[in-house]
Amino acid sequence: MVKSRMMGDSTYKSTLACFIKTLKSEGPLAFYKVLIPNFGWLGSWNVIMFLTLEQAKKVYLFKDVSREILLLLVQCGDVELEKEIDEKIGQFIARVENTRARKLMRRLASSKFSVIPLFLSLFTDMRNVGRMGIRYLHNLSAANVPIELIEKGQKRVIEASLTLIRERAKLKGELVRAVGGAVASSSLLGIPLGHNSSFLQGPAFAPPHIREAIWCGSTNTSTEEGKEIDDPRVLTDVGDVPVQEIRDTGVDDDRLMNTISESVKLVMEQDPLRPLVLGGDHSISYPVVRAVSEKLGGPVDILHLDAHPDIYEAFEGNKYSHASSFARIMEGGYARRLLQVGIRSINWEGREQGKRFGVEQFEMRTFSKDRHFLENLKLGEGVKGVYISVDVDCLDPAFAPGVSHLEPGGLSFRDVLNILQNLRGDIVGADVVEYNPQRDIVGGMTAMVAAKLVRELAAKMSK
Ligand SMILES: [Mn+2]
Repeated sequence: MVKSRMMGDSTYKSTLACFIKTLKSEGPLAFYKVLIPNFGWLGSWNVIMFLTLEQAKKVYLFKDVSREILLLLVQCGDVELEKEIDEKIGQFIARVENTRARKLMRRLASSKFSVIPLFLSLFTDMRNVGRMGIRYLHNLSAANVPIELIEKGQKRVIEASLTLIRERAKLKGELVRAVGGAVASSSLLGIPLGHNSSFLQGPAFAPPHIREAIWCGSTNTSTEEGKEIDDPRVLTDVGDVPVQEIRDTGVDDDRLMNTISESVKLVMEQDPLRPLVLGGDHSISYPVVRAVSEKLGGPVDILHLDAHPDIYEAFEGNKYSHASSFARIMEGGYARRLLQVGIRSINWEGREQGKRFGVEQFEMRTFSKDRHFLENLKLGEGVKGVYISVDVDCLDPAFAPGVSHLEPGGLSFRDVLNILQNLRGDIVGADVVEYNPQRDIVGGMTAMVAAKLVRELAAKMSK
């Protein structure tokens, strides 16, 4: 009865054209309201459409992450389902904090039509509402297919994904052990996940770009202190967790996060490999740190470089948001100390949550005073080691424009290297997150920045 589809960038244009044609040929259009001012390649439209449920028969879901455009169309015709949707809309409205969206939703809810909004974004205020709607629709469409059928398929896909990580990690572990002499060795694990971002989803495409830049022939394989990244005792690679493929089977974020954690543990099982994770948005740090801490059997100290504290209790109703990962980490007890460095976009909640969890927040406005301390850190003693999480936006946009959240007044690249290179501690895991290739307009410049962070982290971790 209900059908949902997701479209990638390449098929988007033709699918939408076909879709509009179908609607026209299917008789009277059920649109309550249609606004078509600005929309990407069609010549910049903003579109909001509303459809009465009486005339609705199917669900179509289109998504173009590269342009942050969401299109959501529900057709149904089932009275029970309509009721359920009305109820969900009610709950939905309650959660929407955006005034403009709330006003609009209220007006709709009080109208005589039972309506589901269709959002084509670029219309910033509606984007979050569209996302929530899409999440709901995912659940809704899944509910109409035999549950066993879906679950069996999901299990097979997750198992296959884990098998590939397991076998690659095993091979790389064997290789490093055969070469001999390594106590700790970094191994790349890509997590191409972008849907928990509150703004742009480009970080989902980051890992291959970072890898390309790591091995770019424009520079040699030596790290600054003289380790060679083509030495497997310094750096190996176990590939990516196939995040989009797993999500495509309808797996929810609880299971996706568990799969990420399991993947990290598979890397750690292969002594002396240690996970060096390529994000992805910052939501991935939660399942990664959780895995590291669980596998090692205790909390770690975390050095977190970021413009943002990412410690909201939940953001836009999403507990897995990239703005909430450190709230999950702290409440889970996976970290003893959390040092946040580079902070310059923080509100009252960020500070309150910081106090609540005993976070050591080092804001940019006092960096010149804190510099000496931060460039001489000693962490991880008495716990299981140190985890380093680098959000590329810790850097000033002058150094790294290819990020979703451009926040002036940040660290220089050398500031970051000084902090990392002088850090004393046993690095048990690390991530580099939030590089957004879709914002990297200066010839892959930020990819090189992310890659150098990875290279220097690899040098730091391996011994
Ligand atoms: Mn950030």
